Amino acid sequence: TAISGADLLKTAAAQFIAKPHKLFIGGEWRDAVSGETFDVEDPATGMVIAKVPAASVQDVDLAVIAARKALEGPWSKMTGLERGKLISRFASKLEELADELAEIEAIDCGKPVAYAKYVDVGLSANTYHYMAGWASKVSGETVSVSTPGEFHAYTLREPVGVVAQIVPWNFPLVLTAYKLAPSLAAGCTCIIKPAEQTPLSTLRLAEIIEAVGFPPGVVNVLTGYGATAGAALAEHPGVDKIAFTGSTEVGKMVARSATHSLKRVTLELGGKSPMVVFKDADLERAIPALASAIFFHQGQVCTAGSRLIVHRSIHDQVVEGIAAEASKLVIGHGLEPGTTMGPLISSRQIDRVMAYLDQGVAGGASVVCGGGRLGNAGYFMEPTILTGTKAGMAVVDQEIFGPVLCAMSFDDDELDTVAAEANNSPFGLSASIWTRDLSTAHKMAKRIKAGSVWINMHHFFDPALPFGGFKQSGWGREQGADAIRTFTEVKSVCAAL
Ligand code: TXE
Repeated sequence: TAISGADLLKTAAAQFIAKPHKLFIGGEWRDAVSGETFDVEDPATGMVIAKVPAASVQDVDLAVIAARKALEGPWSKMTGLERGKLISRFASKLEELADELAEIEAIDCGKPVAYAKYVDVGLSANTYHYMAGWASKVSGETVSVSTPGEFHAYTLREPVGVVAQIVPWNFPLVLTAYKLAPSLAAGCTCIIKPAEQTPLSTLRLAEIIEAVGFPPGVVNVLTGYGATAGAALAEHPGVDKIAFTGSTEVGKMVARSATHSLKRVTLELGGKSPMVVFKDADLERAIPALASAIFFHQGQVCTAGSRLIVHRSIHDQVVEGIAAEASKLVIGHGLEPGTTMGPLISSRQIDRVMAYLDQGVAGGASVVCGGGRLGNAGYFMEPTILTGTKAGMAVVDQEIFGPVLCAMSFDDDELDTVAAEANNSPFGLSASIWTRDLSTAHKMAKRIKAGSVWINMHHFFDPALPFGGFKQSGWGREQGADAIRTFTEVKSVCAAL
């Protein structure tokens, strides 16, 4: 019999999830204008745990008006230092509420609660703390122009305006933080649309935003579907910038809609990240990390290490090592103690992943381990490794977004050849290089076409490090000083003396 995930909640998350949920617009909690709602599921049980409002175009209109009013009103009167203090207070509150937020994220996204606390809440809080520091440092510069002494020229950096933030379901808190923290630091106002699968932690964030005292309308939250609420935000002429994380396909649609009013756009899209393992790699260190790179959060990570490109002489040893690591994973409800791997997000997602797997096997790939669904309730799947895969197969070329590793090997150590194999993808989000040779590591880092390159590790994120993709993995960078730039407009001012 299926367990009810809600019975496993230990904190105030239980009361929060059970209460009626509303949209947060202009500092007020309200139902969708249409009165429509949709169900939120626990992916580990398939049971409905909450209902949230389904925002549509009228709610988007109201949120844009509220965000514009806040932008031109109280928010613009606050100094950077004051904004920074509010952001810091918010970050500290997230740390205080870490257990509750982690439980909400665990039940809504299907994550082990300990990981949710450390990764999702931890990285989010750190991102707000880091960006709080930037709030008082958003400034222009003086510029030397033409005849010295005849002109005084300087630049101003101003908030880009009303920012719509469309967030996916794999890391709701983190991917919201990547957008919300720099927007607030830059002085923008925000409308967040969480994914329809995982709206709960964002609604809890809105309560915390209200409690720490952000002026009404600075942050608005619209729960709703992509095709309605998301598309309306991308189309709306009153939105100045759209910050999107999600599929490459929808990212392209959002970019097209944004051109109607020439909104600023940043996109963080799919990936198919290579892990390149040279024959001198420290395998004892590499193997557990390679396994975690693909199986962490069931492979539903844009930077998942989904293509293993390993020297032929150690191919079998590495693949067997990763399979052994996979067999140690404890698959279950994220709120059960000891769980290290949860379910996929939805029935649609597990069907997608299984379809890719079937296609791979039909195309000649061999299943080394896993390959099947697990249990009758929820969307659990075995960690899976495919060998005999090569570029040109859909499992290798397309983002699977599930716990499926495609293993390939190389014979020739020539770095340009290895890099060409690693770069043989329409994506360019991240890559990892595994070698004891410093020169090989840095020469490869230069050759890889990806926004993040990790050496002897995979999945390292820090608020100070810019994050984003080359090629079809996106536009622009989140995090670091780059993020502040993407949420500001530069104005050149020049006076004749
Ligand atoms: O993504 P969508 P889906 C990839 C991954 C996954 C696939 C499908 O390969 O298997 O995408 O996932 C909103 N206008 N990634 O279908 O649809 C939607 O409501 C405006 C990688 O869930 O792109 C949600 O808030 N917005 C990725 C967000 O877009 C729209 C993370 C993402 O959903 C919209 C997620 C529209 N027309 C999936 N349609 C990553 N980079 O980490 C949907 N949305």
